[in-house]
Amino acid sequence: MRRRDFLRCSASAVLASGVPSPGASASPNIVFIYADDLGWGDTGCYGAQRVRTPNIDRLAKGGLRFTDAHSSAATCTPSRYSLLTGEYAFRKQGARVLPGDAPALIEPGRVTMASMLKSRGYRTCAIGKWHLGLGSGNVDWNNEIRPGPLDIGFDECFILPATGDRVPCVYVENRRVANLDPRDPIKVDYKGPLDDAPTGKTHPELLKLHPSHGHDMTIVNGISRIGYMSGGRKALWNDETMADTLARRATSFIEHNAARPFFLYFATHDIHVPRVPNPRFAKSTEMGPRGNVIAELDWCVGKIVETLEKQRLLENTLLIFSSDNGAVVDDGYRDGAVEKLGSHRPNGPFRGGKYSNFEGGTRVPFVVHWPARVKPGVSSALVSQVDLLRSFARLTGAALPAGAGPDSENMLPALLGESKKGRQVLIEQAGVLSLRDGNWKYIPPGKGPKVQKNTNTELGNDSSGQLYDLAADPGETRNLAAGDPGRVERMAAMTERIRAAGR
Ligand code: NG6
Ligand code: CA
Repeated sequence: MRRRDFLRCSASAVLASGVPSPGASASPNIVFIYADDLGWGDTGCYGAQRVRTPNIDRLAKGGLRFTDAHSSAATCTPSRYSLLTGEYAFRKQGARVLPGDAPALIEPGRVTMASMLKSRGYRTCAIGKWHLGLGSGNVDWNNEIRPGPLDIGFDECFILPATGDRVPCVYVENRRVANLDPRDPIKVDYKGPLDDAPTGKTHPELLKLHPSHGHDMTIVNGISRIGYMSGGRKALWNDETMADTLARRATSFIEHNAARPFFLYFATHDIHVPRVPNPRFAKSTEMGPRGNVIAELDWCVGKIVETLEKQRLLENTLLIFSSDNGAVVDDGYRDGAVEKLGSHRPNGPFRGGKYSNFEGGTRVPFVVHWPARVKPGVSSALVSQVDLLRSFARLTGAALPAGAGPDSENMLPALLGESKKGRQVLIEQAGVLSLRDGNWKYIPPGKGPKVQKNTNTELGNDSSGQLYDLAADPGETRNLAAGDPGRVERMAAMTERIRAAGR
């Protein structure tokens, strides 16, 4: 169907349902901007003062800003898995932080946000961090790489296979490593060195950015990474221009598809480690690289918005800005983040952060911007990224087959600001599965340290259960479990029911 016809059908559907703006389409473009490791408190619209984020703030001002929105987990791979499949990642074996040579986690043929929107006529594209595995084991980086994004509903992709701090440090465009010289083949190994090339461990004097923990293996661009690689020299990325490269790819996708509905999954590398902003952001903040990559991220958001505006698409684009887990300060490189943090609170008023059972693990920034349909405001509805699959299906009129998106709930009324009501219950996955029931939060007993040694994150582990009333105590400081055993028992039982039931 051409865009004209889409607009015609959708306009009548919209009028019939009495939605405010007759310009709102039932097939709006959908742009999901997925920042990495950006905390609840890291942007101006969520209270940050030591970094300016005018572009993100502008989205928040013209859209709906959520205060209780969640990634499905406190780390990347499980959150991304849930976002795309609508299934809690704890149900999926192996859905944990993956090495760069891991096989594809989402099996081809499975309904994903991309395949669902593609079935509704959308052109679909993934740009940026993937971290959901590629190939079917022992991937040969010098050949066609499959399965990958193109086998689960994306028409095109330009991705980092895993993370910025994991090899291979190359971009994959559709099914091939971009700019690969076949005379210099790539090898990747996570078990040991492939040759006697210097590593971060053997030759720290070669590094421009030193690890604080881990990250002492193959050196690429003066930065040692996780894992070993050799060859592929022409294809290696440059950290300083990564944000520019990804933003350019994203804006070009928008420009090329302006005449039809499209879905852009734009997963930035910012603000994950290694934090290496373009030199033009070197003085953006006084917080060093961690602050400056927030400025760089904001610039990327600005580029997307500017392109949508130029194409006259902003009005009818449903743009969501969010993050894959909470913030972390020292995540493995000595980049001055801890020393220069000052009064900045990356996770806002919430305890913990990336990796943690506390709210800081999964409570993330979340802004919905769609001028034609969404009125500006603030929402305290409890929503999760796992809900986007079913909500987008409802929006675009796609029928999800039985079994697809088993944990995804239709939150469209809350997402569009038509209802204040979000989810009643939600699983937050970190070391254990915590449960939200309205404003109550239950963290079951868990093993493991209270504070993660290297990152200095409060993990929220305790040998007995914890119960918090987030309405009165958003910072999870008063454990009410001992005084309310009935509620603890009910919430523990509900967690087990959800775990066992598949929904
Ligand atoms: C950890 C890495 C950390 C980061 C994280 C994944 C070490 C010591 N730490 O294992 O730097 O890469 O994995 O982050 O290697 S995530 O955002 O992709 O989940
Ligand atoms: Ca992350």
